[in-house]
Amino acid sequence: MALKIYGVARSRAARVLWMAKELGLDYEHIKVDFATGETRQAAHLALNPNGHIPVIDDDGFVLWESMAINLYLAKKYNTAGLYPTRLEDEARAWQWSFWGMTEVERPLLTAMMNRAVFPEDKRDPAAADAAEKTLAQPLGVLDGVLGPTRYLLGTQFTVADLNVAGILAWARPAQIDMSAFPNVAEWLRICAERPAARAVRQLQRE
Ligand SMILES: N[C@@H](CCC(=O)N[C@@H](CS)C(=O)NCC(=O)O)C(=O)O
Repeated sequence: MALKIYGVARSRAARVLWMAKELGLDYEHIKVDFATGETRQAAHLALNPNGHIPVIDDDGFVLWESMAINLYLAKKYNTAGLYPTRLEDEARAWQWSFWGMTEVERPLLTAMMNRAVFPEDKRDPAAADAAEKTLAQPLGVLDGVLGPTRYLLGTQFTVADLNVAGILAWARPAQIDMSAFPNVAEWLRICAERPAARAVRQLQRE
């Protein structure tokens, strides 16, 4: 098989698996797990010296960083208009992907870890609450953009939506109150209902 995806579905590899399924790609899923220390072993470090998942090997081309992987896959295998054709829209897909990683991911992860992942006695509710407060600003921005338009680049679901929704998939376990951001809540619901997104949640349960 030409494409290999490294990383268990209950990690940031979920975003890449979602993209592969949206594109209808045939791929080999190599379930390297962060919880077992596999990500820090020599074989994995040879693929990604950061010791992280996801990583892809696309017929010998190795790439890491979930957003970069998805932009690459969407552009290379573009089906169903997932990758924008206009240069300006392509730039906006990069904009939203960088924005998700720099403005949203860190506080969202802090909230999720302290509300759902760490053992109960190791959770810091104050840190989770502070992180949720930090998120109000970028979520407000997203809500404003999604008011007049159904998807981030217009009327069609694209890699921009997948990348940002792939990050915001943590909002549920992080117990983020979305009542002040109804457009985000509705958009996230629509994105999460896509068959490819559902298929990834099934992988996470296996
Ligand atoms: N910015 C990277 C972050 C990758 C990352 O931190 N992945 C975690 C799993 S969600 C990981 O591999 N942790 C294992 C480790 O650091 O050993 C991306 O988006 O791909």
